[in-house]
Amino acid sequence: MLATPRANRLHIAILGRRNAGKSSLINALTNQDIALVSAKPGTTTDPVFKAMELLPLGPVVIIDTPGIDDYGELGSLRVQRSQQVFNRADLALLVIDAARGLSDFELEIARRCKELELPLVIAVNKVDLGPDEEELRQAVKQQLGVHPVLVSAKSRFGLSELKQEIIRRAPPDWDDVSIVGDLIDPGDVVALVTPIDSAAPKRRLILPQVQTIRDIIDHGGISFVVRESELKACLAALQIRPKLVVTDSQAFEMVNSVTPEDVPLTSFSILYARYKGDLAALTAGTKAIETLRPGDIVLIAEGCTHHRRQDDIGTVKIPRWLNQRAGGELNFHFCSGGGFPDNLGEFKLVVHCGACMLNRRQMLWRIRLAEESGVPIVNYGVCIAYLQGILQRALSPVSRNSLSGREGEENGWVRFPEAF
Ligand SMILES: Nc1nc2c(ncn2[C@@H]2O[C@H](COP(=O)(O)OP(=O)(O)OP(=O)(O)O)[C@@H](O)[C@H]2O)c(=O)[nH]1
Ligand code: SF4
Ligand SMILES: [Mg+2]
Repeated sequence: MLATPRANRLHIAILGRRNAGKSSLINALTNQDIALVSAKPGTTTDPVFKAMELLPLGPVVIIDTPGIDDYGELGSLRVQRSQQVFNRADLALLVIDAARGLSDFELEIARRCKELELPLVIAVNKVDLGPDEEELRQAVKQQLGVHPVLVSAKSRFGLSELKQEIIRRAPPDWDDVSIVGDLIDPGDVVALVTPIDSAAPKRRLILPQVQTIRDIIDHGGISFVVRESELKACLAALQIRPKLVVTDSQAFEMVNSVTPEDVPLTSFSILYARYKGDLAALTAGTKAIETLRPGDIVLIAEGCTHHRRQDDIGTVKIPRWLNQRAGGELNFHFCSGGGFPDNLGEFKLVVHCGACMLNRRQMLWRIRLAEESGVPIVNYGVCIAYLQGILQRALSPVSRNSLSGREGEENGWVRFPEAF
């Protein structure tokens, strides 16, 4: 519980051809024997995620990938898995074997990084073998457009320069997005509502709740946490008006009815929609809910494979409510964890969970994939608030900060369609 959750760590993907020394470099950078090294090409067969402290950068996840020049049927599966790493990386570290120089693979990686706006650091490894350093440096700069760092995982040459380069190229805002911090001032009171029903884990709060509490504390706010049944009494007992009420989406209707109209109300899912993803895109997706007809295929996507209880939100409640709205049985498909279909074209709508276990980049990639496939996407909180007719209220505390720049914008605020 003391560790930084994986989803909040900078994700560094180590890419390169087989045998370039990717795993060796990870071991050298972290000073640990955590990645399997061998002279046999193709040693790393699947992406391996390792959470660690990379000082002085802080908590990171290093993703060791199989060599991407792999061939054969198994090889192409490995290549596919390595490519998926692109979708969650915050930064790519491309390792080039100094003895082998540049090839089309490195050019392709540099091209993809540019396309995905993924910061790229290049390490030319094995310089202990005595290649012509200057010639290599020039070739990389010229062909890939990035100044490489010359290193040797074996002799440990160039490691601190490489770390400095990683820090320099890390996206400046990767750990700077707050959940509620920008919505409150020091001293503000925030009420958090967490239903303790059969779906709630025993004797603990779930990650979005814990992280929201921590964010409030970090920004000098005051939080109190209650069940929906205690909220009314709690609000009445308070000497000051809360700046915000945040509820679990499942208790939205009840909390909406007891929260005075002049007190802003939103949900954990809506806060997470902008923290992890793109709230405007997830809100725009609600328009598709009205067009759903019996038989339409809907994807319910969850970011982890948690234990499902009776009346589970993703597999039971949301399908039930959407069926009611569509006037008949929709055809639901489900995916969870790291899996997400590449081809979304067959779906009429994607309904995604709050994504607390995914990193921001991964969720943004999923939203982008949906947009590119022309498939509307919403998240649980936005979907539930819409179905209950309270989306306008739930969005208003966050709309100024998160919804600008999209269609319908007016002076930084969004005009909601009539249906809201
Ligand atoms: N001389 C020298 N050899 C190195 C260096 N870094 C790695 N090697 C050797 O290169 C070989 C491959 O190293 P790995 O770290 O397994 O390479 P990899 O890129 O992870 O390879 P795959 O997992 O097969 O894709 C091993 O024999 C290492 O000992 C280096 O800086 N100098
Ligand atoms: S299903 Fe989604 S929101 Fe729920 S715990 Fe898993 S990742 Fe987080
Ligand atoms: Mg390896």
